[in-house]
Amino acid sequence: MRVYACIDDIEKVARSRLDANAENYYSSGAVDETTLALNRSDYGRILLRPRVLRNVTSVTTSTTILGRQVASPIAIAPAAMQGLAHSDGELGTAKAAKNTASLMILSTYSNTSLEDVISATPDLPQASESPFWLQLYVHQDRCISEGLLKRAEKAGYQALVLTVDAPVLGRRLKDLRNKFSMPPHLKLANFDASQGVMTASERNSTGATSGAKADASLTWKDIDWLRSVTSMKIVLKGIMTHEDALLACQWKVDAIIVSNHGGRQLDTCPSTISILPEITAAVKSYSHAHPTLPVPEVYMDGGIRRGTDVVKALALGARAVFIGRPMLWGLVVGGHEGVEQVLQILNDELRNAMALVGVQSVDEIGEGCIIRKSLL
Ligand code: FMN
Repeated sequence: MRVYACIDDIEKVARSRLDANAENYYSSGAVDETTLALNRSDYGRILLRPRVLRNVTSVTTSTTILGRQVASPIAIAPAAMQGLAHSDGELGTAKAAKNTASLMILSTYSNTSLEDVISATPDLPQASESPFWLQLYVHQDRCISEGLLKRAEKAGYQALVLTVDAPVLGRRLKDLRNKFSMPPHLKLANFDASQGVMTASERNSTGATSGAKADASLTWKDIDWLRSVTSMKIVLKGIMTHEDALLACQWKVDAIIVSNHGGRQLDTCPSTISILPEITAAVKSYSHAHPTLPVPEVYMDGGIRRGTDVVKALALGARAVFIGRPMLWGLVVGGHEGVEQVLQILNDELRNAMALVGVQSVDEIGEGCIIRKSLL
């Protein structure tokens, strides 16, 4: 496939290839798209400090995420309906994850079933090697979600990622104007029709993955319910305040993802990179106050398009970053090879930025690598 220089070049081609329905669904944010824009522009308010003469002949990006050794701190965020991007859909993304030894979170609302995604990688030595986590939207009928979690655990998923920022669906005006609907040749493959995840009218009038069947009554206590249903590790996706970060510590979840859903939920909330320091400080303070207790690992997503963005997120305390739209653009331009190229570009850029900042390993990336202008 064609070789691209950067993620923006891939995005341009991908967006020109999609019809308006899919292009708007993938690219848009909620309401005025203020948060969507901030997710990107706020990286420009953090500058990098190049340290010199530090022998950077061998720079390595390898790290661990929830105890699993990975080649890079860059991982794949959950995104619904990847069949809109490419006929391979999530199978393409899964193949790319496997070929690059990257971690992938599969969306509840995938067009490929969670079992089929795992069987796309049959040569993994054992289930514990699986690089897959399952993202969960809790259904109003809890039995449906319990069934999904049992299937995921059996298939070899290592963690469940509870998305907590979408009790109701953000108002994405482009989707509303387009009357976005999932094309009839696609299905939400983790469910059967009788489970009524999305009715025909919801598909056609309120935007994809309508929150209509999502359980908006969820509270912190439901973490105990999840623990009673599954022994998979629990990750909360969508933490954006220090108060909720502390609650996540108290509820002993394994990890949190600082995320505003790529600007698709609450518009005018801050960018993730601007709020990350508040979250990592809260988790650190909890850890100091409770030195014997484990604390959640902190990851982030939102607007990562450059290797330098990754350095900034790691400098502010994230252990890993997830990419949403860049993975989708890669899928559009080249199926699994496109996603692999996206990961390759970001990892090349990350290694390049690390060498120029003067660090050899991701553990060395810290506050000393950046200059922070006031972000809020
Ligand atoms: N997050 C979820 O937790 N579950 C989803 O099913 C889901 N679907 C998404 C679909 C699209 C088209 C996009 C763009 C994002 C979706 N997200 C979903 C949010 C992503 O997981 C992630 O938080 C976001 O895309 C990160 O921002 P970025 O696109 O700037 O990288």
